[in-house]
Amino acid sequence: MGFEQAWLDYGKKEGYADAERIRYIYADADSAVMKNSVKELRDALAAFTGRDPQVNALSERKEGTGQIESICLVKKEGCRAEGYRLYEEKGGIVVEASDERGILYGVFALIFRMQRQETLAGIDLKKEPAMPLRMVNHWDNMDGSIERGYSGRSFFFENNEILVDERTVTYARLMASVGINGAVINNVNVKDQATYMITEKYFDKLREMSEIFAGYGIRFFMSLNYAAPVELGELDSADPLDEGVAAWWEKRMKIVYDAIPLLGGFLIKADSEGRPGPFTYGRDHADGANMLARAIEPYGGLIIWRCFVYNCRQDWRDRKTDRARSGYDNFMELDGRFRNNVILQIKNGPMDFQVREPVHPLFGGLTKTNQMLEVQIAQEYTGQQRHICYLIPWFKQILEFRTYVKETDDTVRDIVSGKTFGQKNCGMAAVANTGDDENWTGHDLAAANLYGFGRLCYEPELAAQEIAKEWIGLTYGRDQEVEETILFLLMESWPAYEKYTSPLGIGWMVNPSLHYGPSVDGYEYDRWGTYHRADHLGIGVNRSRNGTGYALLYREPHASVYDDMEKCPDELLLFFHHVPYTWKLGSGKTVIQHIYDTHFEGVEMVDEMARRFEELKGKVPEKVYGRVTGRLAHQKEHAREWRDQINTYFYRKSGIPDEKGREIF
Ligand code: GCV
Repeated sequence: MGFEQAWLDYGKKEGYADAERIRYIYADADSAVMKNSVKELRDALAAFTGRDPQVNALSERKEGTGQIESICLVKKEGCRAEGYRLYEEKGGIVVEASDERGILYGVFALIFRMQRQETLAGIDLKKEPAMPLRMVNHWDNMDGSIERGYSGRSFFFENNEILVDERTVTYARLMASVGINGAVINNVNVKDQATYMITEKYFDKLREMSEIFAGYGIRFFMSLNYAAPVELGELDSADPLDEGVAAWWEKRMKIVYDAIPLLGGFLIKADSEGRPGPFTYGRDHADGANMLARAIEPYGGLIIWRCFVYNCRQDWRDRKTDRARSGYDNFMELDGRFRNNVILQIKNGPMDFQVREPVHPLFGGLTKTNQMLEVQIAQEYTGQQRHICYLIPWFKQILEFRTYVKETDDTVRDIVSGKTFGQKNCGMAAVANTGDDENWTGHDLAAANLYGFGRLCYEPELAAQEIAKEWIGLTYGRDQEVEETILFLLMESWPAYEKYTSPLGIGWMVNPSLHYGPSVDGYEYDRWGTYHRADHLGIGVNRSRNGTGYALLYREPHASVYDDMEKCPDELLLFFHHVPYTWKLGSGKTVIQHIYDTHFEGVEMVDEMARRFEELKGKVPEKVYGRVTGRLAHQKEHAREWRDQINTYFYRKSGIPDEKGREIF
């Protein structure tokens, strides 16, 4: 067993009477989603019991004998869109929802209970998704490579062709099982052949894929090249205010939607890191997004426009320009100008998926614009799926951040759930961590981030620990020791990673372009706007009112807290301030001693994680044990490399020895 279906690898459940008693499924399989719901249930029951249940129409439903013998799928008003109820009635379990997606999600919720061998008697629950859009973004290229992909090659593309096969179906099942309802299949950096995805050349396969996705309630999206009319050789401009350009897009969208009617819309990276956009023509992002939004409005399509826009040609000597400000500075003044089918997709922080960043100030800034939160489970800067880094605790903190945009219902979670401003076009997207590796995510434990992300969008009130336990139970079964150990590893992993890598919110310090492994000055004299500004006296970027002023982009009380080095939370101190190495943190330690202590602690945490995992020999599948121990051995060694480089660098810069006299080079 190598987890070829990740957490959907069901096995026989000897002696699990609740599943064994179920002999009938009653449902009207009158659509693709309903057919798939029935199939999922039937296949799961067959796997659990070794026996096929009988499937009948709902009209044939009989009163049971008192014991649970059947499962009924009933469409009935009562739950909000995509929500479901599970309850026991007349000797059966009822999965009830007002729409098909709700039925499908209810079916998976029920299967998952059986997979964990929980008792079904007396079940009675109602679940409704918090976020309307729960999306994954794949950065897959048409040549089969994946930008920032750490689990093999793409399973959507190979040699500039589109792949539709069994894995497409398993993928859709996996996503649906955790409530994902949208997927963008190609990289936001749309170049070369990918520009042609909106042409006839690829329509057949794309339609086929969109239909498979739809059968699992997933809306199919693509990334779009803003300069397509020019790059396809049809126009010499992509000026959004040029009527000829708008007309080109209207015509093209009609052709695209005629061929792929299930297309949900497009994700767009414009004027960022070399990608084209409206700036070329002296226009702004509202002009660009609205032009495209108008063109796809007749088909109910969405334009998801990314706010990751900054000057990537900065002079490192320049201390005024601040990359952290750029998203806010570019988009805040456009608030209220976007059409209703435009959503701004905002990265969780103002920089780029670091292990720690403040929450992006556009959350709480924007009040009249649809918003989506973008996170990254691909772990580009958090260990690239070679280190364990369970990110759900971090995402929870981001979601629970109060923006103070209103007196109540003002957290990031409220905003992206549509609670704050009553929006429907909002939600959360994750840059995906999947590839064609047997276990989907390279590191076996990285699947917890994929599972966890979906669960978090649907039920953000769940604790990170609860989500982890669910995933462990589904993947590894009911062994108590296995659960405790893997839970320990997952819950330690993000804090450990933060400790042994870049300190106190400063971020980066990684090898340029690869973004893996320590290189303290890797980006210090470069053009990317990512500096630590360390000298012999101190470290950190002054983003206070007498620095770049970034701290003041937040609403009160955040602005005053971040602006003041005495009040700024320790974990973000160096993001907001340049301080001496001898600066006393809230914890009572000096900055330099904190750096030394956390780096030694981080390594000890990884050692303990690896030691605990070794105890699972024989308790988890051998293949998995081998893969995970191999990666943990690398993580141990690599954490030491981080520790020693960071400690040595700052010891040499500051000349201040470690109070505890540990080995620093
Ligand atoms: C897809 C970072 C990554 C890039 C990525 C970019 C983005 O800069 O390193 O690989 O490009 O973010 O989010 O657009």
